[in-house]
Amino acid sequence: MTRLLLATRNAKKLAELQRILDGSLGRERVELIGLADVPEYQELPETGLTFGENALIKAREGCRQTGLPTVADDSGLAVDALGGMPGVFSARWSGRHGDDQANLDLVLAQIGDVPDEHRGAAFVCAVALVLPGGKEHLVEGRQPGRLLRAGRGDGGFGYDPIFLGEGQDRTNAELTGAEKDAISHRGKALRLLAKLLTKVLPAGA
Ligand code: ITT
Repeated sequence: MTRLLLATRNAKKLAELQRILDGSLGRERVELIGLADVPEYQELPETGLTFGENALIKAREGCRQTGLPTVADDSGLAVDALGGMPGVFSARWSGRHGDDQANLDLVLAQIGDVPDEHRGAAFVCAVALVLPGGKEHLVEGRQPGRLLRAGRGDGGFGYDPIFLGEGQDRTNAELTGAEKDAISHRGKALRLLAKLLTKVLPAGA
């Protein structure tokens, strides 16, 4: 069985990837562990200007520190009218890391005058896989949509209440977890990763 490190302390992300891997690889192929399961190391700052660069920074460091094949992700919201921002700054757009309400309020205020036809946006998720031999892989998932003028729903997190996915009549915060996973940037990227793992992880290891 191959041990695979997901370079995160977020238990929800671990569980989500485990669910997707179980469905495509089978639980006996991969033992998924998180940063809480390996000796602690100083994590590097996310200095990249793209989601892919940040995912690679985290995955390379995890692999270097542990010697394990390592997966890492970075995600955020890219707003057309803001030239793709908040982008990699999504978690700290208002200046306070992880203050979801302040981040969402600031984006709404910034595009307050933008008419409906120009309120396009997309959630983006990059997932990097770095192998001990030095091989690197990057996959990306996107959920296109547009931003409403006020939030709706209390599911999800972050910018979900103001995001209406393409073809949807409910915001991401009004979807169940499973409904969101089926169409979300992260769900898409993790399913691509699962497919990639079936090819690059040693068979029967
Ligand atoms: P880590 O500890 O794993 O870094 P994080 O909260 O910083 O967790 P991400 O890097 O994955 O999360 O996401 C960055 C931000 O992008 C996140 O704080 C949200 O504001 C936004 N975001 C990402 N995915 C989202 C989603 O599915 N729904 C709503 N907002 C999302």
